[in-house]
Amino acid sequence: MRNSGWLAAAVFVSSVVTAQAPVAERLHSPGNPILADGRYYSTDPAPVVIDDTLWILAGRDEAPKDVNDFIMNEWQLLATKDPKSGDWAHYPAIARPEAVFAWAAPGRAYAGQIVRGPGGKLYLYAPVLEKDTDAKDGFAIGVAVADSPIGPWRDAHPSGPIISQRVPVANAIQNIDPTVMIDDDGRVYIYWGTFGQLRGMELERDMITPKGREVPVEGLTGFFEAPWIMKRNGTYYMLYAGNHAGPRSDCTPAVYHACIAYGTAPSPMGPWTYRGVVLKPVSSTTSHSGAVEFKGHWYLAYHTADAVGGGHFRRSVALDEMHFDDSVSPATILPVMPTRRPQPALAPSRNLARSASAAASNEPIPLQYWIKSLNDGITKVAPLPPDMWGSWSPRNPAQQWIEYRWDKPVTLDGARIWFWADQPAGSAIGVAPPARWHLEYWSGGWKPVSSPDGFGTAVGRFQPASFAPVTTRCLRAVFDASGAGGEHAGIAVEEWEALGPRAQPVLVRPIDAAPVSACN
Ligand code: FUB
Repeated sequence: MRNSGWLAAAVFVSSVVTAQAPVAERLHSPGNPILADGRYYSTDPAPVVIDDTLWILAGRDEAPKDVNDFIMNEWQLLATKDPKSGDWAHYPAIARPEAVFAWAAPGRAYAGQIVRGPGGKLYLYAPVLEKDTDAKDGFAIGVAVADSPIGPWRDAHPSGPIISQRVPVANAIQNIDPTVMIDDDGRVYIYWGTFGQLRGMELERDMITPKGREVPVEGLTGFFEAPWIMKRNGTYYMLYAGNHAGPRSDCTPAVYHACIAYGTAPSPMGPWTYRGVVLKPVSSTTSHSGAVEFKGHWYLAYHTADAVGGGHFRRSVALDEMHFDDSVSPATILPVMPTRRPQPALAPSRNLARSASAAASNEPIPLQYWIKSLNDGITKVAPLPPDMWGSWSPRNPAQQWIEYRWDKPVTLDGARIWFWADQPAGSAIGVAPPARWHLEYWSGGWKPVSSPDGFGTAVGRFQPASFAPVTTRCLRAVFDASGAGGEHAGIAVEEWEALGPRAQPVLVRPIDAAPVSACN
């Protein structure tokens, strides 16, 4: 009986589509991500409510595991009448750039949004690559129109995009990530941009024709990309992916990652005031959200790398409730607590690193790296800098260390370490395997482990090390950098395991837990 509500949905769909219409696969999702088995990745969610159904437009990541690129050929849809039921319809392929826009190239079906316009017509604002353009950056925003979210979508402006580096006026930004709002008075506004550049413009009520000037949007601290415009109780809210990074940032410690931040304004064109963070960084480097009110509840749709085989370029849509604090004016958005479907218990392991807090000799650590990667249990074929701890800087010292600290003493007799490098062994530049490394433990002072064995330095696989058992609260891996004289390479570690004598239940230290005090 779980899916009985879908009978009504199927009737709704069959009454508005043609014989070639995309077919829905019905599924029950016990939690985030909604599509989790790795058959379809789904990204850049844009929710829209149409009658009694919550639809989520999403792109589709198709990058192989070792490819760090946005391979996105088409858009897809998820739909539910009740997000809490976990019952969804999935339309895997509803439109492709080159099929909708004659002027568009295939691929790069980036973050679009469907908006319900006058007369109930649906408008798809879609960033795609222009086929024939002399623009330096070929991304452009097209508009398609349809009567149903599943299409068929047809170009509403067949002469070309409504926004590019050439139209309506020349600009030099990457024209992606559109978000559109129809205000209560019927006026229409579009915002778009990435790489720290956000533009806003009024459109005519036809939803297509640029009306006002392209205006840079200011005041949204750390804006990176993925704007989402909405209005609630007379206040305009702009959600966006922000990447102002640093050890004390309210947004993200690592610059490749983003938080979802937001600002408010008293009018569609500002002035905007930064208000804070809605969602902490997720497991994918990009973060992209859309928010909507549905049947009396607000929801935030976003994406993560949490599906089976997921990654930074294999992202999956998640949905959680979003709440406001109406005791202040304008109402603030309370931080969204990401939820996940039930996860299988971790198998018992000798690795005690998951319960440690990590520190390093090079703090503040360069913003491209993220020290939490050391003990997150993840190694990747093609990691990005925040998937590792690293020490590269324009001038690298001869020695660096990383350290695990536990709340209580642990007994250890081994370790495994996974190095990353972009330069060969012996190099004095870039990131290279260390010349050698050793382990020290705290016992009233730092002492080298006894009877050391192993300690290889090859990259891209675990290098085992064993030693006579020690009981300690702090363990250090000390690296002698490769190079000579005053010239040394940096060092990078994807994962470092600290092994006890026997397997035991794995305790994972929450990422936002306070750091454990140093051993001195
Ligand atoms: O999916 C491609 C790009 O990644 C989007 O345009 C950005 O917002 C980021 O999510």
